[in-house]
Amino acid sequence: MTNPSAQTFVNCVLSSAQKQPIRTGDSGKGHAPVNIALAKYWGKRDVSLNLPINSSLSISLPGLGTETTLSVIAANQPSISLNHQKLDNDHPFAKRVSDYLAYFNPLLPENTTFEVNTENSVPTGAGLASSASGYAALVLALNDLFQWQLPPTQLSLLARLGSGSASRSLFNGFAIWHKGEREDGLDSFAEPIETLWPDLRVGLIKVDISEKAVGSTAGMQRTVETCELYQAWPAQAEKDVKTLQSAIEAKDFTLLGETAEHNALSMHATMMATWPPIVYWQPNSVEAMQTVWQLRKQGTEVYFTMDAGPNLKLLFLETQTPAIKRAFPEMEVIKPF
Ligand code: 2P0
Repeated sequence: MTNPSAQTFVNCVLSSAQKQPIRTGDSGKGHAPVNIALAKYWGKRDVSLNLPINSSLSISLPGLGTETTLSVIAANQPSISLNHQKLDNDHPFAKRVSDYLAYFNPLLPENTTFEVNTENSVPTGAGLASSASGYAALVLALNDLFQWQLPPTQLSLLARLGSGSASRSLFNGFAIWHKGEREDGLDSFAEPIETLWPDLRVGLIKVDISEKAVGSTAGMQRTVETCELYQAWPAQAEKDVKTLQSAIEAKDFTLLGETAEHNALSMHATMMATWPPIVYWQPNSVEAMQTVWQLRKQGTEVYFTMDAGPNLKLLFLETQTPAIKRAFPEMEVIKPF
């Protein structure tokens, strides 16, 4: 079901797009990385346009992400395949993608629809941000298929409508998603922070990669509606984005790590103070946090962040890799730059 304000939003963004004729058999491709927020997005001010209450700041993880091919086929129902498996039309993933693509149906020739083939190199729905890389890759595939030649910030607007965090997955390295002020959502997009930090590392600690019990969209709504502590969140989130920007500019790793860990724990505090409560942590998540704090006490500088799931993402500098690997032998190490 398309939403009228979201359709208007899409039409506005596409008003600056190039227009090319399209035919059955045409196809486009997109690839996008996952991103990890160091200052988190938690809470929507407009659900139908996916507008956030607060700005956020992320780092993309190259090598982990989504690759999507989009084709125009002669059929009346979209065909959605995930990791080489064709999904039923009423599968929640297929439904969400079809609903999103419906905003672009008016651009297709009559009696045609989309065929989507998408491959994730991260587990779907496990708090490793597969919806972020997913909708960013889908928008890049749309841009390729229709030859819109839209700039990345405009693509970021379209990706945001699919999934908020996808706005940040159009970019490598650090990205900032400005919450925006406008009701029409046209100023709520992400842009890259043009800087490199070659010795920065992200470690993935996979505690549990099964589907999470409470999805982010529902979890955010419940937090906004029932959590008294949430009142304090938007101001802290904005402050943390600014502090992280300064830390990145100054290459101040301690400031980056402390701000990111504090931000993540503050977000989880609002989740726990929601009713019914939302607790993504598992015993092994807490054990891993305690190992991180123990490492810091012993002089190994490492911080963690966590999203809507039980897994930890560690932040550290290259020189600390051996000590951290000894504490977490299973950890996957990612080099973001
Ligand atoms: C983030 N998360 O900033 C935060 C931290 C989870 C915790 O963005 O409803 O999948 O599609 O806009 O983007 C996950 O939420 O939610 C998320 P929707 P999304 O990365």
